Amino acid sequence: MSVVNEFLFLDNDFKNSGVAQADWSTKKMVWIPSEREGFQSASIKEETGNEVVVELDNGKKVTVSKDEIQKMNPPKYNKVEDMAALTCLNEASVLHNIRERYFSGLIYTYSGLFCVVVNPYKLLPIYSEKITEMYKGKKRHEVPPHIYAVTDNAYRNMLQEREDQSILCTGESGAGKTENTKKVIQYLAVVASSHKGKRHHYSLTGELEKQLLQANPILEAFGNAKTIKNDNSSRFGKFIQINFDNTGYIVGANIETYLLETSWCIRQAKIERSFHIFYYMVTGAKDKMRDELLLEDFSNYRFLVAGHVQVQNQQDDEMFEETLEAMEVLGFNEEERIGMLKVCSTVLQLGNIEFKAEKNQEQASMPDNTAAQKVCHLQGINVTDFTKAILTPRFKVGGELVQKAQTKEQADFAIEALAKAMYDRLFRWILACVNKALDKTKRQGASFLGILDIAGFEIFEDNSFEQLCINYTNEKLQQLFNHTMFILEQEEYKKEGIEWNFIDFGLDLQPCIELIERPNNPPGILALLDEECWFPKATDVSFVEKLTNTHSSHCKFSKPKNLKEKAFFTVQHYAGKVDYNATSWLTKNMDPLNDNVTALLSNSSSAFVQDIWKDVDRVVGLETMAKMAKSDSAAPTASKSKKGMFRTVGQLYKESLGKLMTTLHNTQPNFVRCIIPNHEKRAGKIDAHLVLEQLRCNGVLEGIRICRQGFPNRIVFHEFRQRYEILAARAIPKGFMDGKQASTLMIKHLDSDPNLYRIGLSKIFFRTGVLAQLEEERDLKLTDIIIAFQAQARGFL
Ligand code: AD9
Ligand code: MG
Repeated sequence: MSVVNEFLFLDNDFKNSGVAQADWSTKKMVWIPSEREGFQSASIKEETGNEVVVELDNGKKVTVSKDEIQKMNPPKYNKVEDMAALTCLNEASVLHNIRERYFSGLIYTYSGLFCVVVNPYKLLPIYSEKITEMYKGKKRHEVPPHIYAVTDNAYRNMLQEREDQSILCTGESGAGKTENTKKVIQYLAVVASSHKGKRHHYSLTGELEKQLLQANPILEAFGNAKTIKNDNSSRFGKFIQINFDNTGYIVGANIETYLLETSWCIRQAKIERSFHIFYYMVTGAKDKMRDELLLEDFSNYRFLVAGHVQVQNQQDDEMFEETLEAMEVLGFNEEERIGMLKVCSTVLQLGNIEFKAEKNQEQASMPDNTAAQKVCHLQGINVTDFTKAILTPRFKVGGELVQKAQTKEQADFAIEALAKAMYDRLFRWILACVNKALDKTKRQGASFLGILDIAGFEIFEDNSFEQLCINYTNEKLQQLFNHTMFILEQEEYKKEGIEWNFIDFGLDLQPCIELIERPNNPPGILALLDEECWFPKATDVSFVEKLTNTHSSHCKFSKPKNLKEKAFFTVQHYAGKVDYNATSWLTKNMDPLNDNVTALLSNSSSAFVQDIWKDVDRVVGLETMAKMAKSDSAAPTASKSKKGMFRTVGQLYKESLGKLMTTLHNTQPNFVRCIIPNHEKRAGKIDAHLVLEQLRCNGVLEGIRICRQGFPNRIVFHEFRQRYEILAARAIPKGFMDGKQASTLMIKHLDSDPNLYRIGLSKIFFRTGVLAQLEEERDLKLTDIIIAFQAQARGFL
């Protein structure tokens, strides 16, 4: 079936855009750097030594150094669907191609193993049922670039090769990771349930797909927030694994999440919001439910810093209804739904508890306990016990329980920590329930397709522990990419019988990864941080000192210059240098919860609350230690909890990332790189420098650098002959000749440097730029022929 769609297919006269063929060869077109547009086209007028005089489009002449010039591709490559085919592989050409396609409404483009997608910031008619049908069962090169093509190929590969698949979406905030992830699931929910054959194979047909689709609104309600960059920003990473049986039906799914940023519960900037669910609930819960949840007006909640911030084109009360419906689809009963909302209401209410400093600032008091009463009512605990647990908790010191009054600062800290921990536990509990629902068939899938939606490299003004974790993840993902590329290239060369030792650039990333994750000899950043957490007198500064002492000579480690702050250190990531500010890392690495409070909650009169807090043992010992380390010189030395179950946040993260990487290494990965075109959420506008920076960080340019080491352009013999025979017509005798033989004769005739090409079994391989040269020669030849023809024609007249 053919569907004509200007947002997928190139218009016929696309070659008129950009530089026309005649101009390209006669004017010697190149790219030179431009402040505003990243790169602009220019034509070479004069070359002297290292300098070149070029003429810009407006006629102005400028002199640039030779190094600044990047070659322009022949016009036949305009708006190519796969940039790996470009003969001049450079930043300027990649940017130009993506930009030209984007301006024509073509948001998806391949770059070798990558599928690059630029956020259109408007709804495009490219996700309809018709389009889904169009992509079903098609090979990648048979259809225009699309997330559906990536998904369909992964799905078919999974079925044919019996190899698990993964689709990895990364990009900066607002780039479109979550939107594309949703498209993958939507596509599979259609394709894998309408799979040919017995439609009603399971009694569950349809229901499971529905649940899979409805899991997302729940996760988004609880895990997404409006930020400056994105109105629907995911504050957690996720890996959705969809399991299929050997006929391709979905049999179940499982979702893993990473690092929910619970700090959004307690603090937001002016135009930002906390997690969506709070706004949905406060606007949407009516009458009896509102009373039961003890809800108040937005302005009463200190934790909703800016009150009821609205999200454009979104009605919070309608979203509340939708979230409740999604919960119902996933099988949450009435009691559970109310229980979940009560936790949300409690988190808000916790923010309203106020303490006063007494006795020379040494002790906190709670003059008004209305908010605390509400918290306790909602959570089924005793208010006197709760107040004591916050104001005068008991700690174990040398085997004895000692009561210790808390300062106002400590009490405030305890409340915030509780709010965050409560929300985190709720999120994990929800996830566990969702996973239980999605595993209903209890059938072992034959193979799976996993989709990763996780933040890309983050280099902010202020980079903290969260950035280290995310950048560490991206180092690993980039390593996976480089390694995959190495394996595939190696295979291709081998298959074509070409001698070429490709370099495994994955190894380049190893030193930085080790700097972060190495357990000992010497211990890396995470291990040293853990070590410091066990020292009663350790501070963030002493941690950085230890780090500096240990790694001063490490090639990826340094201390930032001109920074007075002692708690800073710098890591040279593959995407750039990042200055980390280690302030609060010791607390961030531990679960700073007061176990007096957690003990209360795990004995709540509400079964729901008990359930949420039931594995409270996990942090016992550590939290006490943390608390004491901060407040008491007589703190106990590090000791494991009875069950030895505690973990630091860093350790837990390293473990879950390790698990993810093992899973991914056993899959065939498909890489999707999402790009944000501008920071104004505007359709049709490309900020060139912003895009270039992302292409550098997300590995697209790295992929091209790797490609350039080998022979990136490949053409099958007959195509090569067809296009370039004009240049070597005399080399080939008349009559039939095998493609390989003809190509070999042609290339010999062209007198190419043998290092510039390789002849394989079915294709001829070229170094970058060689085809541009052949194109130029072909152009000149054609021009000669046309001129000769015209002269001849004139002669006839
Ligand atoms: V974050 O790291 O979670 O803050 P994401 O997930 O990368 O980020 P998201 O998918 O949420 O970004 O996209 C941001 C917004 O861009 C969406 O809410 C849409 O309004 C818009 N968007 C993204 N992709 C598309 C698309 N393919 N079509 C239309 C899109 N709009
Ligand atoms: Mg997202």
